Amino acid sequence: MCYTNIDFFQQHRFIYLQQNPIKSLQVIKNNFVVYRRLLQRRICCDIKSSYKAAFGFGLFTAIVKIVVVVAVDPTMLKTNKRCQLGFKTLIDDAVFQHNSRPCSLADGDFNHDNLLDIVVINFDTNTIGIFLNNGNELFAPQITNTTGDQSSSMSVVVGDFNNDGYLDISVTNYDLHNIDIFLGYGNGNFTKQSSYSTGLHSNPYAIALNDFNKDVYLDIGVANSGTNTIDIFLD
Ligand SMILES: [Ca+2]
Ligand SMILES: [Ca+2]
Ligand SMILES: [Ca+2]
Repeated sequence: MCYTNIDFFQQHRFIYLQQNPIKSLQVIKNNFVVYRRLLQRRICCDIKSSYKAAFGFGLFTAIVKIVVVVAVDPTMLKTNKRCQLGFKTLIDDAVFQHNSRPCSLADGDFNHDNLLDIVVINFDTNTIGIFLNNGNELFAPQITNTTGDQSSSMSVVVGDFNNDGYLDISVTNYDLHNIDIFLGYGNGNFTKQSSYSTGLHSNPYAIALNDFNKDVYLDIGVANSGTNTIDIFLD
């Protein structure tokens, strides 16, 4: 608008001077004063326009930064969702075998359906129980594998010991002084166990997994409560 006003003013003054040459000097003087005022207004408008442009550029830059940050880290938009501690039982008591005295458990997707399943040690029945996840907050009745008579299994871990892509299971057998390894078929079933001695009167209790010698195969660490020792089984 400022530029339009000045252009209009200049055109008007040019016509006026052509029609009144005698008053040209006075007109030029008045013209100068008016033009200076208009020029001041123009400068003022330019400053306001600059502020608007700066504000617009700043707003645009801020929006771009937010978009970039969210694209790089979408968690920025996530709310601090907290667990409401509304836990409930998923495994039906009717499904679980009674009097089995479960004492330890671990999880893993044993049948490759992207649903976490559970393996439980049944102390009194000398078995491990595999509970496959049905995906509807319920688990199928357990599939059991024996750990041996009077094995008194204590602890269980899950890992792919032979690197075939199927999860395997290992347990400590307290009264048999050994550990068992069950290799997985990838469908929820497991081979008969292979046993490895932990020594006379060792009473193996706790068990852990890691690649202790960095050969990409999982190794097994066992705490022997009877002999106050630790065994490392390297694959
Ligand atoms: Ca599963
Ligand atoms: Ca395996
Ligand atoms: Ca290893």
